[in-house]
Order: sequence, then structure tokens, then C-alpha cells
Amino acid sequence: PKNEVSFIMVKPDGVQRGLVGEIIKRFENRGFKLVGCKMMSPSKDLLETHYVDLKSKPFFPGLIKYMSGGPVVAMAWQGKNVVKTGRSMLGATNPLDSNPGTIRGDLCIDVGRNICHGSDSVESGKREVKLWFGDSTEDYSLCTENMIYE
Ligand code: DAT
Ligand code: MG
Repeated sequence: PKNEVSFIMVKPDGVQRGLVGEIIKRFENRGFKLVGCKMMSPSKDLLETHYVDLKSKPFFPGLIKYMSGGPVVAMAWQGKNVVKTGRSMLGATNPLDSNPGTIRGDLCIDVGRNICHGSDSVESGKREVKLWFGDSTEDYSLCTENMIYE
């Protein structure tokens, strides 16, 4: 329901390319609620826990190196169906397969520089928000809520 959360992160290349505002804007404009946001340089431990499911992949060491290459902007977004909708707003993992109109399909080219992360299931949304924010997300209501939800 409306309290579903997704962990959305602007990766180091997205930060360097000045795309933080663009990515936030798309989620804000859609009507989702920002409940957590911080710039940080994640430790290798945090990144390895975050990407634990990919540990055996050949690209894993390169992924951790890329993700350690500079600060990221970690965010928690809340709203109805935000996980699935967030994934479709991001586009396919490989930007060359991402449709125009999606964040990746409009703004990047290589899979190893795909500028943003989004949780892939409601369970991973919960897990990732907890991992990156602990209990420190904000609980508030938007005054526009009745304009966004019927
Ligand atoms: P997503 O980020 O779309 O959830 P994922 O969880 O499968 O995709 O992989 C995490 C990240 O790892 C992805 O955003 C970019 C990198 N990655 C995935 N597949 C890759 C590949 N075949 N080669 C290089 N990097 C890859
Ligand atoms: Mg993933």
C-alpha cells in the first residue's frame, strides 16, 4: 500500500555527472514521498552486504570498486507500488536495453556506469532501507496526499 518503500541510490557516476537533481525530480514529480536522503561514501562492507546476492558474479569486484569511487546519494522513497514503479522509472539494468523516457534510457550507456540503483522487490526495499538508514527514515504526511491518491 501507500507505506511501501524503495531504496533508490544515485551512484558515484550519477553524482559526478550532476544528475542528482534530475533523478530526485522524477520521483518527486511522480508523487512519491522522500522519507530519507543522505550523501555518503559507503564502506566496502556496506556495499558487499548491499550486493550480497551478486557475490559470485564475475563483475562483482569491479562493481564494488565502481561503487566505492566517490560519494553516493542514498534515498528512501515511499508510496503506492513504489518498488515496481521505481524499477520501471529506472529502466533495464543495461542502459542499452532501457527505453527512452526512463532514467537509464535517457541518461547513460554502459551497464557498469548505470548511474542509479532501485530495489527489485518489496522485501529488498525493506531490507535495503533498513541497511542504509536503520530506523532513521522520516514519518510524515504530504499536504498534497489527497491530490495524489484518490
Ligand atoms: P539492477 O541494478 O538493475 O538491480 P543487478 O542487481 O542485477 O541490476 O546488478 C547490480 C549492478 O551490477 C547493476 O546495476 C550494474 C552491475 N551489473 C549487473 N550486471 C552486470 C554485468 N553483466 N556486467 C557488469 N556489471 C553488471
Ligand atoms: Mg539489483
